[in-house]
This record gives sequence, structure tokens and C-alpha cells, in this order.
Amino acid sequence: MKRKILIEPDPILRKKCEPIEKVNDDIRNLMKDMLQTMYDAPGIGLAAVQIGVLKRLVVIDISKEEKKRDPLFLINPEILSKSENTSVYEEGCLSLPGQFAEIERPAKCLLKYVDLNGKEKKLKADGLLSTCIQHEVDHLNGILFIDYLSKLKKDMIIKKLVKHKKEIERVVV
Ligand code: GNR
Ligand code: NI
Repeated sequence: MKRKILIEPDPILRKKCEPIEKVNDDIRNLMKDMLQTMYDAPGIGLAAVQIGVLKRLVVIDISKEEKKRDPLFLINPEILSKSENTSVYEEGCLSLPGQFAEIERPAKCLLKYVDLNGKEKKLKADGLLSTCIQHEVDHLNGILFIDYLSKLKKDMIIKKLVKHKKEIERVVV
């Protein structure tokens, strides 16, 4: 089932998410919904908080072609280490529709997570995957990429989103 994505400003997006204690069918079904919502958007990553569920769950798929889908299901993801060197990507966020900015982050990271079978795994990431992982783990801690921008740029984006949300309301009512 496709879910609705929350758009900033929304206080839920600023909450800290809770770890999963047991990987069961409820969690697997929720992550299936997250993946469907992400592919439909479309996006390359989605944190559960973006659909209003305050749990430490992330789905990612950075594959380019629809036919070669390669989803990653990350439960309780934790970044163990980050590289000294950084890289810059133009980031977008499904909770910040139409907004993009160049963000500098550690180029590589080492991730620990639990998979859909409840098994602990580690993953070394670089490139877009590393950036996407850091972007998603930020969501679990209530952080959005606009928090790394100057107050002026951040305020401009929030103002646009408030206007955008009011326009959506007008269509619905
Ligand atoms: O779809 C997305 N694209 C993207 C591009 C650069 C860096 C991060 C991302 S994640 C984003 C989807 C999203 O909002 N995930 O939380
Ligand atoms: Ni995002």
C-alpha cells in the first residue's frame, strides 16, 4: 500500500525515531509499503518517519533502471565510521518537494544495520550510496538537509514549502 509522504514544515519530521526490537511480519509489511511509496514518488531513499512512522527503518535503491531494481532494507542503521575526505552532491528530499541544494558530507561511511531476516550486517559505502545513507540516518534523528544550509537559504526554502502546502490544501478543500 502506498502511503502519504509528510512535507516540511511538520513537527513529526523533527522527532527522534525509536529502534526496532524484533523484526516481524509487521515490520516487513511496513518496509514493503515504504519501498512502494519510494518507487512511486520516485526517490532513491525513504525513512519511515517520512510516512509518519517514528521507527528506525530505511529503504534505499540507487539503481538507475526500473528493470534492475536493487532495494536495500535497513533496520536500526548505525554509522560506525565516516571518512575524513568529503564529497558534494546535489541533494533532494521527498519531504522538501522541488528543493535541491549541494551538500558536503563524508565521502565514505561504514554502516551497521539489521536486515529483513533480523541478521546483523555491515556495509561499506561510497559515492551516492554513502550520501543517501547519511541523508536517511539524519531523518531518523530529525535532521533534514536544509539544516546544513545558511539560515537565509533555509528560511527561504521553508517559506516556499509553507506556500506549497497552502496551495495543496486549497486544491483538496
Ligand atoms: O530521492 C532522493 N534523492 C536524493 C538525492 C541526493 C541525496 C539524497 C537523496 S534522498 C531522496 C529521497 C529522500 O528524501 N529520502 O529521505
Ligand atoms: Ni529525505
